[in-house]
Amino acid sequence: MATAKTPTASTAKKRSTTRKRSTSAASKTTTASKNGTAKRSTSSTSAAKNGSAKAAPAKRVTAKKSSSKATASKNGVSKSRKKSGTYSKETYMTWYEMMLRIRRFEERALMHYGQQKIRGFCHVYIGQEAIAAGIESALIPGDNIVTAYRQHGIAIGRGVSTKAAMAELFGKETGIVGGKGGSMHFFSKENNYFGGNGIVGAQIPIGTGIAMAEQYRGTDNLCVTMFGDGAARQGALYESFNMAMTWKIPVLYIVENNMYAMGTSVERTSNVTDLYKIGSAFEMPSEQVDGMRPEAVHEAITKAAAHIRSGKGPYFLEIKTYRYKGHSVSDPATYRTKDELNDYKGKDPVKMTEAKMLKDKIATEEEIKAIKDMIKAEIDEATKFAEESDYPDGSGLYEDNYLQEDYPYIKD
Ligand SMILES: Cc1ncc(C[n+]2csc(CCOP(=O)(O)OP(=O)(O)O)c2C)c(N)n1
Ligand SMILES: [Mg+2]
Repeated sequence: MATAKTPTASTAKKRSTTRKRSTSAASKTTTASKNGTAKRSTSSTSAAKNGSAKAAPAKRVTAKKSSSKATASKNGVSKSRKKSGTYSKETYMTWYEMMLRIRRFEERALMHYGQQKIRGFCHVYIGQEAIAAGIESALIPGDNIVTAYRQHGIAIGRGVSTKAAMAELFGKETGIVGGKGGSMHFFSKENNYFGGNGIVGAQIPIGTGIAMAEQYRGTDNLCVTMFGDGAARQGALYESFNMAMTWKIPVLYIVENNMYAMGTSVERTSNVTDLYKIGSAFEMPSEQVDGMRPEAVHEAITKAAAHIRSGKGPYFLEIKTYRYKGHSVSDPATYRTKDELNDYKGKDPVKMTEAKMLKDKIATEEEIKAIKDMIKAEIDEATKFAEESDYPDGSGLYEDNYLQEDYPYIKD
């Protein structure tokens, strides 16, 4: 067995401080897109064209501002980016398209679950789409993401095609993991997407480890490690936070605080309800973010990523959000009031972004309609693809479980 080299605090610190200083995440992304190295195509039809439904459909959102007045501050965060309403048309169009793609995908998934075409668990991301959009526009191509089981939207944001995602929900062999994972367990190496984890909080040490690997290799990449409010009290979080701060690991922790863990509110399980404050026990920079606006998410991630890439170690964001549906498809969500739900629907990220784009003349009615039509056609196509694909024949049952092909525990 290979012996893992564990960095000591001092070697890790040395590595992290000698790590190349990065320019702002957004400007790096622009360069990467410009030279074509990191460009992801926008629609899944291009994925179909190149013969692979798993190919990346989503373009890396390049958050460009509409005005060139902005000056980059010391840590690479553009000052004017802190004000919303200063992003380019392209950025808004990409945010809107991504959020609408996730919304329509999830609505269709719920429909097919009702028809029993999708079985098992199914946790949808409706209401939380601005988080996926704001994260993607702020990261650079090599960055990684790992999250919990409410993950279809994050995976699609990463670049998993809606075809491969829908086929996975249907349990078909063309699914992103061959139909063996289902709703909770997407995974896509080509998109630096590490799932999809069903055990509450399990991904927190995993994400810390992925980030530690990046530090060990001396790259400029970080790992966004996401979890729900229900995971914020898991012991694994405290151990990971401590290790990450001690070794200055390049990890961005995000708690998506949608106020409930299944049917249990944060108030019932925690004395401290502003979850970002957990970071203070480790002196980890921590902030609370409005998760209903892609602008706010983008700005927070950009700032946090610049801090991490400068070698200063982890950052923690509590992103306040809301899920419109129950915990999973089988939860009628009777533990919360209609008023509470309607209050959040009044801040709906898809509708509010659309309204802003029209009001500020960022896009015309026709352009918005064109995106809606394109997404509808894409989701129709994804459904057809999932329906028409075959179920796995069982021959690959033991594949993809262990790296070692002749893993000793596998018996006839
Ligand atoms: C270790 C562990 N304990 C309990 C469960 C059962 N369980 C599944 S989801 C969940 C609630 C998690 O809520 P939260 O982290 O807030 O995520 P959300 O569903 O709101 O996105 C629980 C307790 C589990 N999967 N793993
Ligand atoms: Mg929750």
